[in-house]
Amino acid sequence: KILFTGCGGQIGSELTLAFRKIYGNDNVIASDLSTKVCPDLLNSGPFVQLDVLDTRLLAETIDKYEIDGIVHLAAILSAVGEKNPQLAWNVNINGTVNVFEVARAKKIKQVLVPSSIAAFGPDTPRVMTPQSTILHPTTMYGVTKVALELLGDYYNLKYDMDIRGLRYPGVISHKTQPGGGTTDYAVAIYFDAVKKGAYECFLREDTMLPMIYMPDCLKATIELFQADKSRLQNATGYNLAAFSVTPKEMVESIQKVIPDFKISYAPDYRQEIADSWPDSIDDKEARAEWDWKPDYDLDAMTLDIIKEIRLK
Ligand code: VAH
Repeated sequence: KILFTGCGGQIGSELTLAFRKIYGNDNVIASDLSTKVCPDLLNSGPFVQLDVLDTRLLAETIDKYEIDGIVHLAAILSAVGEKNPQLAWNVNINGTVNVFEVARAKKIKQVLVPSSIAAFGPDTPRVMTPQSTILHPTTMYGVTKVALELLGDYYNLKYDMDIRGLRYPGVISHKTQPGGGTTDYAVAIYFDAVKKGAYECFLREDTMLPMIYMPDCLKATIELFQADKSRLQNATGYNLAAFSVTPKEMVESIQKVIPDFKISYAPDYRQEIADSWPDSIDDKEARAEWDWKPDYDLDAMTLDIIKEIRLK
């Protein structure tokens, strides 16, 4: 049985359902700090209101549902984290330490915990950033991601656990709004293009960032979760990306479908965060060790996401 934390978030709300399709509804326990998660999550299987800082309830939940795998998605993202760095440290670090410790105590081997391209910083090589490289992030969110990669490696080495993670790029989806990241513009731009015909972007038009469409994000996560452990050399922080894009290129892709879509730019504090991240990612280790390959490029995503938003 697999416990999900942070099931109400952008990735959690879709990944939990994807795991329920594979492992069965009652074998995937969804949890979140808030009860305001999408209805089909609440209606399709067990749900627990759980704060990952509440170690007692975390342990009780694991005993009650006989959990033997954890997908730990509860986290404070980059933009919110820069507004409240101490909260980001507390939730991202202490929440994950609780998950690792309770998993160790209860002999839960497999834990999936996301890292991010935010683990990279201004002195990381920006183009085709390699798997092994300089990790000096300048956001608290990024600091927590580097710490958690190292902590996961330590628990794997010291306690023979099976902690795995992906350095997610910006994730673009249409089902659940993202929760306070710097790449959130890449979701809002599609909703506003369909609903308003215009969007004001909080990043400069030439800000190149690595991105992935949600179906590819789900595929990669499931592939890593199911991968043969003996093949994994980079367990806790696999580089992953599908394509790199600037807001300008995104606008051009949207205008192929919505010709009179209007864009304006008003960079805010998130520009500095985005400028500290790479332009593009080399994910050759993911491709070699667990056969990763993306299905969606920018235009394929644009066609699909606009079709889906128009259906809402
Ligand atoms: C964020 N969407 O913006 C997340 C992600 C690489 C970006 O970590 O914080």
